[in-house]
Amino acid sequence: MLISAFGPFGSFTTNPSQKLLESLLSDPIQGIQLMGITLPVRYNVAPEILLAEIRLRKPAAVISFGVATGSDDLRLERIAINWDESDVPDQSGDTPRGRKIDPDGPDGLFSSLPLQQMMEALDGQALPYRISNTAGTYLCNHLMYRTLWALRQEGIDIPCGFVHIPPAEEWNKDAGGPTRPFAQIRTAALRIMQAVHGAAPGNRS
Ligand code: PCA
Repeated sequence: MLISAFGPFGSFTTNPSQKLLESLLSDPIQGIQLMGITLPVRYNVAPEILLAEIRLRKPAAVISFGVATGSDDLRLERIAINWDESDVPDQSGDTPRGRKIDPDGPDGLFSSLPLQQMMEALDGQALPYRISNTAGTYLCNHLMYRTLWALRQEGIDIPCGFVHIPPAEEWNKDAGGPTRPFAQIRTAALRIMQAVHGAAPGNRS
């Protein structure tokens, strides 16, 4: 299983998704062969790096994590849309005011993660969760769209999608908005990974 996280951007000098990935990698999960990559918050670079990893390492599933500004729950993203638009520049200064990600691509692409099993795995946990029908129009949506679209075009049939985590109490108090204890985020991520692993064809890695 390949997990991606994002590095810093905007008011997030520490991205909790990066901390999450570091923590997951430092403590192996029984039965799951874990690979991880932290991506720069750059439109033109992040999807290319993730796709290169997928082609090279052939994971059984891909889960991308990023932080959702102003959120106090976990969001299982259902759909990525073919649109970039944000006032917040990426790390190279790119600030699209509205553009298609791929002029020839579909308007939207559904997550291929097992959302139902992921929800069941999260039931009763301290961290509330919900299905989200928009991942925004910034890097997280961009990454989800470009990855799902490339996998479809290349015939790589693996579960793949995006999960937004809330800002973490330990590092993101200054980012403004609500935060959650990191331990809650980590436990929820582990349960998601187990659900995805259980549903992945062949349970390979
Ligand atoms: N969150 C941003 C981009 C990187 C991240 O962690 C987003 O929600 O688009």
